[in-house]
Amino acid sequence: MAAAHRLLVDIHTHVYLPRYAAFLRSRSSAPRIFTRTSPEGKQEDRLLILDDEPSEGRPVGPQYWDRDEKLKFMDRHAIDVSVVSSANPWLDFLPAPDAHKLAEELNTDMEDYCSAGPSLTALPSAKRLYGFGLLPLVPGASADSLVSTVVQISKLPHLKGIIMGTRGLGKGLDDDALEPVWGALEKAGLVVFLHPHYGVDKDAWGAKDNGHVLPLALGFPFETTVATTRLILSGVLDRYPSLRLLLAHSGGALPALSSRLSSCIEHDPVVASRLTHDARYYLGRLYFDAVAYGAEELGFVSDAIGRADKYVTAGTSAAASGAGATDSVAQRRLGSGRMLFGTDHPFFPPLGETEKWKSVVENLEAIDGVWGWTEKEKDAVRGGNAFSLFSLGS
Ligand code: 5CU
Repeated sequence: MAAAHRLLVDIHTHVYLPRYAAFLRSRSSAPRIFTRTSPEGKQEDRLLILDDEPSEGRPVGPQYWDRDEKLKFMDRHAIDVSVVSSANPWLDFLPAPDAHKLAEELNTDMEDYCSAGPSLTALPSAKRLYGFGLLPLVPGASADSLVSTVVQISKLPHLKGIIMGTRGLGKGLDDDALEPVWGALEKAGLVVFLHPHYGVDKDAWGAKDNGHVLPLALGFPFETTVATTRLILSGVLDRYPSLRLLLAHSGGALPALSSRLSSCIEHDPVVASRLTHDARYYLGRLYFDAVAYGAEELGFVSDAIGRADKYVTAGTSAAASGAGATDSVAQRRLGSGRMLFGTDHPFFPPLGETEKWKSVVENLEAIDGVWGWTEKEKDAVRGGNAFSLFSLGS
């Protein structure tokens, strides 16, 4: 598996599988795909997914659903392997029985999408495409239907995890009703990719037209920050010590706020004695994509992850196994072991014609520029960590 250490793996890359795209076309309200006549008189497909998006939506095309387009994008950016996930809003808007049926159909479709794709020339035991499955996480879904879908996904060899939003069954991810789901995901060894869709209250954005900037740059990451914090506070990471959670957009503001979170917990009579460890410990239990577009931000996230072992409560089993870092550079290098390259394709296309997408180039340059990471850590973030986390090629 030595070859795997130099490969580029994109773990944050989306698709609307053809069945899902066809379903969006059949709808008359968001989320939907529709065809309109452009101001230049041409027929064009448009996508409307966000609640506060202008009604004309945005351009959409085969880059969202065609596997060959995904592979062309990968080739253009020298991406060897992609771990592809369905894009938001997944099944969130459907009644429970419909969500269950469509989830299972889309999981089979995702398996076919990956297995029918090419193998990796440098490592023929691996494919170029792997995927995340979907659970019917909607209000009214039964624990049985969710657990049975986890079991379905665990039997599909090219699906390595699931992608989920932050709403759970309508009450968020700290809902006790999700306990059987966390247990089943932990048992199946599936990675949970936690991804935003709703942002935060749009009143926060004011009256000026700033395009999608505020909901995407701030709303998405704040949503992830809140959802992950609620998960930590609910003790899920204590109860399911082998559950593997991957956070979109480098965990949003959680790394920057984790000491404040810790202090707020320590001073709160309701929560002070609830968790086994200091809040900062749990950052070392999570995985973070490296979709932050800046070297300083990646370095900071790796610092926050790498210091986690300092916050293990003495006398616990985690304390016994904590490896620990000896200094701040060692800490930063240690943290890089939980960070993974991503692109967010097909979102963030360049506004003008370019050979390579700026969003991809910036994320690669950011990895390359992190102070204190050696080539070993950079290679790991570019692909080695993904090979280990997802057991690719085995
Ligand atoms: O541009 C956007 O709206 C998005 C989105 O909806 N989902 C995503 O993953 N990235 C960007």
